[in-house]
Amino acid sequence: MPAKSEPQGGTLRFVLGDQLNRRVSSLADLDLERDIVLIVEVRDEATYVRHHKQKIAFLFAAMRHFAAELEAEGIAVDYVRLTEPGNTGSFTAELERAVARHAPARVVVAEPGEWRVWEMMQDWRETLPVPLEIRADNRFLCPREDFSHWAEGRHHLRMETFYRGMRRRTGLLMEGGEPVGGRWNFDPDNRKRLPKGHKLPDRIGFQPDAITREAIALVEREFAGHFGDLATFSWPVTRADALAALKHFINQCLPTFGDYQDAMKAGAPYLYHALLSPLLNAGLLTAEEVCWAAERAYRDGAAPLNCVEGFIRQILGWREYVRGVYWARMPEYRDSNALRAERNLPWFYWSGETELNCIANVVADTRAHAYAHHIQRLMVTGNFALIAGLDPAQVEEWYLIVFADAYEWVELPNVHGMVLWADGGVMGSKPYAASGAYIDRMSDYCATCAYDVKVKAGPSACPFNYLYWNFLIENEDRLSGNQRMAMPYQTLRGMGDQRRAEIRRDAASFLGSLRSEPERPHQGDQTANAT
Ligand code: FAD
Ligand code: DLZ
Ligand code: SF4
Repeated sequence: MPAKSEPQGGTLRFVLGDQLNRRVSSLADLDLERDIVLIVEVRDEATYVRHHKQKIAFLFAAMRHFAAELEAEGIAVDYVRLTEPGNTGSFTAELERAVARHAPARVVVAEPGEWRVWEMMQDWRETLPVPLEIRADNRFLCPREDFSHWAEGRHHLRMETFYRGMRRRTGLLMEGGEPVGGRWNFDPDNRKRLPKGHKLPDRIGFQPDAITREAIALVEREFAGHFGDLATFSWPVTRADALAALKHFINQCLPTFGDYQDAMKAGAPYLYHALLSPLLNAGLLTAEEVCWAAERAYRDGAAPLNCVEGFIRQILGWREYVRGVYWARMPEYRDSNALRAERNLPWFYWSGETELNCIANVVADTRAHAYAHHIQRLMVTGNFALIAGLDPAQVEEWYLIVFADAYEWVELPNVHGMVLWADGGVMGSKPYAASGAYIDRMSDYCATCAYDVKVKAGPSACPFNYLYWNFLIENEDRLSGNQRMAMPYQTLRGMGDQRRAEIRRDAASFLGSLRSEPERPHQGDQTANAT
């Protein structure tokens, strides 16, 4: 799409690739006669970490469709393609080039999702020859300042307190100032294991159209060495398809969402999960409309309260909360390493080649779909990273690379805070460490694993079992005074020296065998040099 010539003196509205919403604040008060919308595909954004191929293809396809939708409305769009001659590859230089092209009276943008882009924007105020207006990102239900105000003076930022405030603020699932059903939280009803032979709903996939196929081919050509498959791409990339995906979820999955929210099953990565996070995070859907659609299903009697509350809690609670934590605590937030974890990320996080069947399954799902559901992220790859003492920076980079929904504002608090407890308890009152028994209870992975989840010591034992106790031993000074860890530490204290030595020996032997580089080069996969 070539740059258009237009009357000078209008506003240049710069829309980033994760702000693809017609109602985003940077497009409010748009003047059809004079304004230009700028959208740019830039190499820096695709490579500051080497994102999963599906994430790049998804965003490029969604950006191109969004531009076409704006143009269909009669809006002038200056869309810079990745391989266009002269594309400098960075937000800053592309914005400067566009300002030179169009000589606007001012530039308007919405707040970005990531600190590094926020820093760029502060520089633009100084370097652009025209005024820059940075508007609040109105796609969230809790403005950044409101969260920061709430967080001021608190060391511990507890999700539950924040969430109740958000229920009151929005009126979602509220009646006369009280929570509908008399309870704020239905989590205890939402921990069922998937019964054998349970029939899961069919999920709708979205066949790539010509624009999306072109984006996929571009990514295959330009980012061939990145992690991930493209053949399985079936994400919705337009507003209309995003709404169809939401409708499908509400009708087919929400009524059972809560029951099996924590379950895992080999070969079934989606279960009853929404698959809406890439769409929400890129702007194709808003948190507000998704929450109200779920509430409507409850009011209409189409979905039970435990499922609807469980779902709304994820978005109105967790999603808004992690974004708030990110902006309230950055940039220092990412620097802490409360448990002094330093081990390198094992190579099997990329290759999936490991006898740990749970990890092999989650990595395979992730490679194929740029997706794993919450409990897979938290209790399999996350729990392993925690109890094996993996370096937070390396783990964070992995999570930022491999998922289609990954942006630092949401990835970092989830990994640094919720999973690794590297923030020393800002987010969670205790680390989510677990042995193999949890994975066995919630999944079918253990049934076909080379290790035995019931065995606690020796070569056939499930490594999660001794790594769990080893984690407690290694962090005894830091964690044993935590009230919420009192039970496991009491059990640990009841173990004799011999048992402790056995745990230390098994853990050292297993951890010593981990490799952070491939044993043989992977053809066509340069992920080893990725970072
Ligand atoms: P569902 O399970 O159906 O949940 C519905 C929605 O709730 C999601 O679409 C999402 O928008 C929201 N949500 C649920 N849990 C969270 C949470 N903890 N934080 C923020 N939003 C939440 N989510 C991302 O969007 N991007 C990430 O980079 C990301 N990284 C994560 C890393 C780790 C280690 C963990 C434990 C969680 C991470 N999450 C992330 C949160 C969550 O796992 C995903 O949002 C969810 O799996 C997306 O799939 P879904 O749409 O099917 O979600
Ligand atoms: C993730 C991403 C990628 C891969 N490519 C682009 C791009 O070419 N142009 C763009 O505007 N945005 C892209 N993005 C999303 C940005 O990285 C995102 O807007 C920032 O991380 C700020 O949240
Ligand atoms: Fe994972 Fe252990 Fe179960 Fe194997 S036995 S699948 S390693 S939890």
